[in-house]
Order: sequence, then structure tokens, then C-alpha cells
Amino acid sequence: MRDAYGMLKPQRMLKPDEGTAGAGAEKLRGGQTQEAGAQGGNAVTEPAERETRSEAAATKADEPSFDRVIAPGATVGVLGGGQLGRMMALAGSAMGYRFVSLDPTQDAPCGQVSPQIVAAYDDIKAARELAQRADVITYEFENVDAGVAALLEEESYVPQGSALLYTTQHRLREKAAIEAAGVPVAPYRKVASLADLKAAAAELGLPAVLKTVTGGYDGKGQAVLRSEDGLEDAFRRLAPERAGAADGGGAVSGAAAGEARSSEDAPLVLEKFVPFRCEISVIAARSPRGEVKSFPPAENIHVNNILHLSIVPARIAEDIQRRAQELAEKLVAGLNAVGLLAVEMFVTEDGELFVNELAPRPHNSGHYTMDACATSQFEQHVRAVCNLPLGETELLTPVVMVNVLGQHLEGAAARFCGDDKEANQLGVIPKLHIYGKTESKTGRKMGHINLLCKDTAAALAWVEHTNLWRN
Ligand code: AIR
Repeated sequence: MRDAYGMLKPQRMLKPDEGTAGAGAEKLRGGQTQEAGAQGGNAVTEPAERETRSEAAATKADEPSFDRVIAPGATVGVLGGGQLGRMMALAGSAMGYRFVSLDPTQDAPCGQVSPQIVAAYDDIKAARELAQRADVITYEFENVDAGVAALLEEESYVPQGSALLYTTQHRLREKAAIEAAGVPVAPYRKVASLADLKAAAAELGLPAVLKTVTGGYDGKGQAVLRSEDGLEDAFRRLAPERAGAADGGGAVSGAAAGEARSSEDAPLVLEKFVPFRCEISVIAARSPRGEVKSFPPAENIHVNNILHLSIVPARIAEDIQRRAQELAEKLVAGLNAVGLLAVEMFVTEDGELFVNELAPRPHNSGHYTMDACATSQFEQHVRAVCNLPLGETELLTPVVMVNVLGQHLEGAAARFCGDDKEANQLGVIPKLHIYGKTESKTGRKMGHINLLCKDTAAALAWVEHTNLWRN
């Protein structure tokens, strides 16, 4: 098997003077690698075998990426080793790629199916090892350390670049970029002080959502404000000390503190609460050669700010679905993104679309594609970063994706160990995906189920009848 793979290797198109890069593209092993479970063939060998890729990297950095193809047999390095990396590695391995990830948690989900470098995300030495061992680098979460991203760009091939990462790591930068691409976002105000917050709430009206500009996900780092009474509390809870201090004791007035800061310094943003009919998301992909494709919109239902269900087709008019895909495609092209871009949107009663947020990576709301589309989002991401032609995104069957959080894991697993009469009766085909996280916690994403169906109402009835998602 290993030899057969070996024969597949010339891999990416090399420039005539790039012989050393070609050698560099061979497997480079060593370091604190955790042996893969599923890909036992990827044995760890001695550090002495490692080659230096600095020469290759220099050539790689100069190479225009639009015609550079990373062919099957090459190694994809993934920053982060959670479920998104795992599913990327599973899809990409089926296409003949090898994977190596970097994640601080021993036995992380991606590390269970491909080799893992166990190290902190900001460990420069480990990042350099990832660069040496991979032919192309991608990431599976966006809070990648800026220094590491810059180093990887210099020493390896990161077709996604770090610019979009930099943009999407910060809500204010992200909103400015979306607006610059000619796409609407819900009205918002930056908030650097309690006085700013009061002024913003008066201008935008309540309810509104106060969010930290960096770091929040799955409802972390945000608060829905419904009345003026709650403003101070929410501000104290979410604002980092620096902002709170600026407002406290009257040493610096709130307004002055707000003025003194550039938008990038404001630690919070207040977003007007858009009264929406539903929330949808579209995952678009773009390759370095400029090809763009998007998946059908998913209608998303959140519980406690965590995605609960994705319903596809979304229960909205077809012309709104088409506009949503056009909007996501316009964004992925306008932002010059490479790889996947998940675009979350609100649909108003009038059918207007406002972008809520972006994620430059595979997205939970795109997991339905794994069983219901001609190409999964993970295969598409690998295709995009490797500059292969993008896969067809056609929906093959209606589907509902339901997330399995820590509190649902045991029940969902037990259900899969027996006959599911309900599913048979309803004509629903449940496909279980479990991520292998060693610690299960309430609210933690442990897996998901794609419910293939003839009609999404039947799949929703299955979710209801199982009684597994009552909490
Ligand atoms: N992730 C990244 N951004 C948002 C999400 N959900 C995925 C990535 C990351 C994992 O969630 O795959 O590695 C982290 O999950 P947890 O449960 O350890 O927080």
C-alpha cells in the first residue's frame, strides 16, 4: 500500500528550477509525532531523515499560486486538530493525500486518524516542523497565532494566506471587509467604553447583541441586551479590564476613551438585533485558479447559541436561496479567499439578507454535505487549497443535520447500537459521525447526525420523537 502511494508522488507542478522543492515534497518525519491510529502506514522515523526545506520554501514563496497544483500523494499540514481537521483528513485521505496536524491536546480528533504534532498553537518550533513536513498548510480554526501564520507563510505554502485570517479574527475588521465587498451587514457600533455602549444602544435601539471583537464562538463572548438596565452588567462581564478601567473612576471619560481608540482598539461591538425570519448559511469555495462554487443554503436553528439543526433545503423561497448563494460567491471572490468561506446570514421577513459573520474554514452548518451532496465541504476544502477543480455541490437528497453535544452523546450512541424502528417508519436514514473527543462536556460538540430523508419534516419528526434533544 505504501509503495503504491509512493508511485503516485510527483505531486505538485514544479518549476524547472525547483528540484530541491520536489525533494522537499517527499515525506519528512520526526519530532514529537503521535502515531496515527487509522493510517498506521505513516510510521514515525528518525529526525536524522529530516531534510531542511528552507531552499524549497524560498522558491515556493516566489511561485505564483494560481497554477500550482498539489496532487494526491502530497502532505497537507493542518493547524488545529479538532473535528474539522479530522473530517478534512478523512475526506482528503480518501483522495490520496496524507495529513499531519498540530494541536496541543494529546490524541486530538484529527490525531486519531493521521499523525499529530502535540504542541501549543504558538509554539514556533512545532509550527516550523509542521511546515517542514507538509507540502501545503491549512487551518481548521481561525484563532491561529499571528506570528505562527506569518512564519508558515514564509517557510511553507499557505494558499489561504493570512490576510483573511487576520480579517476574520476581529469582528470590526470583518464587518468593514464585508461592507467593502458591497454586501450588507446588520447596523453596528464599536464599543470601547460604557458610555459608548449607552450611546450605541440609544442609536441602534434594543434589543441588540453585545459581542467581544475577538475570540468568541458558540455563544461565548456575547450577550443579548434587552433593556437599559442590563447594559452595565453586560459591559463589565464582556469588556477586558483595560476598557472597564478606562470607564471607571472618571479618570478617562467613556467618550474620550472611545475617541482615543481606533476601531481596532475597541474591545466590543454592539449589533442591532435584526428581526429575522430565519438564519441561514452558505459555504462557498474558491481555488487559487479563481474557480468559485457554493453549496445550497442551510437553515440553521440554534439552541443556547450553539447550532442545533441545519435544515436543507432551507425553508425559504428559491429566489432567496439563489441570492444567498450569489452573495456568498461574491464575498469569497471579493475577499480573494482561497479554500472555504462560511457565510452566516439573517433572512428578514421581506427576504432581505444581512451577513452575520464569516468563517474561513469548514463550518458546522456544512456538515450536511458529507452525506447529502455530490461533494462534501471537506473534500471541497482540500480541492480548493490544492487547486484541483472544485467538485459539484449539488444536493442529492433533503437532509437535516442535528448536532450531538456532550449531553446527547450517550443516548445517540445507544440508539445507533439497536434497530431504529422510528427511522424506518419515517423513511429517515440517520448517518452518525462521532469526533472521538476524549472528554465529553455539556455543550461541547461531540458529533453530529445527518438525517437523509425525502422530506425534512420527517427528519425533524425523528429528532422530536427520539427525546434525545430535550436539553
Ligand atoms: N471549531 C473551530 N472553530 C469553530 C469550531 N467548532 C472546531 C475545530 C476545533 C474544535 O472545534 O475543529 O479544533 C475545538 O473543539 P473543542 O470542543 O475542543 O472546543
